[in-house]
Amino acid sequence: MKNPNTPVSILTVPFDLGASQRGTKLGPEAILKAGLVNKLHSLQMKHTIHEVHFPPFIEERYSSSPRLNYLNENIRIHSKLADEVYRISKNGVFPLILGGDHSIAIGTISGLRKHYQNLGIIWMDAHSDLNTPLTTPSGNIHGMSLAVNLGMGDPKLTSIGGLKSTIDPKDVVIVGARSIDHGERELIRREGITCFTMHDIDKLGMAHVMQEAIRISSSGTDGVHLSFDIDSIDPQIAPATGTPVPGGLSYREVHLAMEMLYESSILTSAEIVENNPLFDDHERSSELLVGLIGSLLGERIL
Ligand code: NNH
Ligand code: MN
Ligand code: MN
Ligand code: MN
Repeated sequence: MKNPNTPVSILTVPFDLGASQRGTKLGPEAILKAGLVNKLHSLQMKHTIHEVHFPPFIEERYSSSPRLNYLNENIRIHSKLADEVYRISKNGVFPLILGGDHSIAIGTISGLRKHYQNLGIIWMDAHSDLNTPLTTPSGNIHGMSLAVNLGMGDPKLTSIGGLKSTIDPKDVVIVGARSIDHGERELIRREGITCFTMHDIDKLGMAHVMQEAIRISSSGTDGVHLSFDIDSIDPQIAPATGTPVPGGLSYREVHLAMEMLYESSILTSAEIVENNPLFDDHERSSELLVGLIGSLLGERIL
């Protein structure tokens, strides 16, 4: 964050209808239970916690289509989240959003785009979430959320927040990818999105990759958002995911990323998504996430 005295507004979003696996709606509560509030106290950060609340869904009336699962439920949640994120950013408060599955990035980033003219994005994920209804292998909207923010996909999703502007693909950096679908690969090349795969991280080292991610996302932008999918981390140390992909970030690589983001002072918002306590081993993934949020907000080893 730009100024370490900035207050933090935590928004919990218990929503899991953007993915096939149920359970990420339990994610925010697990992170709170694992000690997030104590962490914020120890860092002496002013904070508030607020749940983005939705009327309960009636399962028999779920909207389903093979290409856009639960489209109406997604629209409802993301529109409300966009309003809340916009309000927080406008007030000079740092929004920290706890998901929920990664579809919520549609709401978060739509809200941020109302406040920032040119938003940069660092997308840490095993996947690139750049599918569209034409390329999706699953119909799951969490696999489309970055594409939607680039203006690609169903107009009912790309119009959330009521903005004409989209994110400039040149201001987007993906970090940690190791599972990219065919259509996503084409889109990355066509749009010129910077994507540091695990292969790049192995070769260049995490410090260099993060330096580049920070430089690219912050050049010519007036805000930078971190969208952090837990599955960017190796599933051996963060098992709480419904979509594990082997060969992910190590404990130190992911902490280093958070520490460097703090030192860079470029971040204006962050979201932590896809934590699924149903797949956790006791609370170890949620505890890891609390530690990572600590590093992101300024906790130092020495
Ligand atoms: N690419 C796949 C899809 O679109 C999987 C996406 N799953 C994720 N993304 N967890 O981060 O369905
Ligand atoms: Mn994701
Ligand atoms: Mn993912
Ligand atoms: Mn730029």
